Amino acid sequence: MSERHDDNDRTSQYDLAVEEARPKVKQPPLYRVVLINDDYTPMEFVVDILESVFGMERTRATQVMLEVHTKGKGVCGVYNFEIAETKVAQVMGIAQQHQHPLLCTMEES
Ligand code: TYC
Repeated sequence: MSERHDDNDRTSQYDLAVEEARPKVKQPPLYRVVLINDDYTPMEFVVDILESVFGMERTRATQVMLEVHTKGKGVCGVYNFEIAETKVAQVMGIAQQHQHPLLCTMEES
C-alpha cells in the first residue's frame, strides 16, 4: 500500500496540512479612574477620598487633588473594569452622602 505511511509522515493522503489556530487571547482592558474638578467640593474632602478609596498617602493625595483642582481632572488609579467601576461607585456614593457635587468617571486606558 503506497499511500499508507507512518503517522509522522506528512505526505500520507489522509493527512491535512492545517496550521494550528493562534490562540485568541487578549489582555483585558484597563481603565483610568478620573476625578473631575468642581468649584464646591472641599479640598480636604477630596484628599480624604483619595486616601480612603485609592489608598494614597496624604502627600500623594494632596498632589493629585491639586492636579485635579488646577488642570480640571486627574487620574486616581488604573484598574480592571470591575475594580474601576467599584471605585467610581464608592466615590460617587460618599460624595452624595455628604451632598458634594464631586464627579468621578472611568475611561479605557
Ligand atoms: N476645586 C475645589 C475647591 O476649590 C477642590 C476640588 C478638587 C474639587 C478636586 C473637586 O475633584 C476635585 N474647593
